[in-house]
Amino acid sequence: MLLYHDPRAPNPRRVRVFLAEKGVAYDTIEVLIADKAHQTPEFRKKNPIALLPVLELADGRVLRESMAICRYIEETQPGPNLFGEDPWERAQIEMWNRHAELELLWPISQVFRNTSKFYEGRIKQCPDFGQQMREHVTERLAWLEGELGKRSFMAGDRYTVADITALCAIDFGKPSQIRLSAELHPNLTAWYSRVAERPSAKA
Ligand SMILES: N[C@@H](CCC(=O)N[C@@H](CS)C(=O)NCC(=O)O)C(=O)O
Repeated sequence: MLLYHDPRAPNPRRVRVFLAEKGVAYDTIEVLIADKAHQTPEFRKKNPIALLPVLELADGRVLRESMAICRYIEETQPGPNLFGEDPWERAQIEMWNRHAELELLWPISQVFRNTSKFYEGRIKQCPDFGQQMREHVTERLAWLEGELGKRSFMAGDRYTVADITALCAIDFGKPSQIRLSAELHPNLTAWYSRVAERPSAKA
């Protein structure tokens, strides 16, 4: 398997962490967003909408979308289970993974896209929208702080794909100065330590 990725981008990292948890071997090709390598005609043959990650199988078939890739890996390499063992757990993990995507990763990415120097001249930035998303994240972190007082991990009492999404989201807050605070977010800070100290977090 071949993963097209950018080492600094959060969605490819979700897949790398997932693969590390599964202990699956794979090769990588770096496609650097900073160099616009994802916008070349060659890369667009893999993904016409120029987004990372992309997974290419040994027979040349190509998969896009981080969660589609992770689900494929979950089915081809079932252990350790990261998407749920029974209908209720699968639904809980889906729910919390969607929360982590839609309430953390997406708005945090929008803060970066709309307020960073990196995207200046690359996209039409809307700083007001970036600011609105920053406030949204602040509010959602306060909500998740209460949730993480009830259990050890995002979706329950064990590590799942929802933790991978939330970890990659929080870490991608760094360039936009979105950080957990030990005073405001003691439960989230403890959760973060639990997930960040896993070897897979280095992926
Ligand atoms: N929903 C997609 C999102 C993919 C995505 O937005 N990838 C970002 C990197 S994290 C990207 O390729 N951005 C290219 C750009 O900003 O031009 C997934 O989960 O794979």
